[in-house]
Amino acid sequence: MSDVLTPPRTKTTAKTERPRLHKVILLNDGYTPRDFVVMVLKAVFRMSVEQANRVMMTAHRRGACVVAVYTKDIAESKAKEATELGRKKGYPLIFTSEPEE
Ligand code: TYC
Repeated sequence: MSDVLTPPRTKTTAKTERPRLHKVILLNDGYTPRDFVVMVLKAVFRMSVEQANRVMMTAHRRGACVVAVYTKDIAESKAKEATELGRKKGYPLIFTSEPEE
C-alpha cells in the first residue's frame, strides 16, 4: 500500500467581485409640481436642467425612471434625501433604490 499523501490543493481562484451597484428610481405621482421634481434632480443628483427635465418627463409618462446608479450606501442616502425634500413641502414625491440585475 502506498503512503503517498495527496498534496493540498494550492491553486487559488480569484473571487473578488465588484460590489453590486444600486439604481435610484424616481416614481411618478399626480401631485408634485414638475418644476419641483426638476429642482430636486438638479440639487441632489447634480443634473443639468435638460437632463433633469428628461428624467422627470420619462417618470411622468412611464410611471418611473432610473435617475442614476451608485454604490448601495450612496443610492440609499440620495433616495432618502430627495424624498425628504418633497416630504418637507408636503409632496408625495418618492425616490427608491434597488440593486441592479
Ligand atoms: N406627474 C406630476 C404632475 O403632473 C409631475 C411629476 C413628474 C411628479 C415626475 C413626479 O416623478 C415625477 N404634476
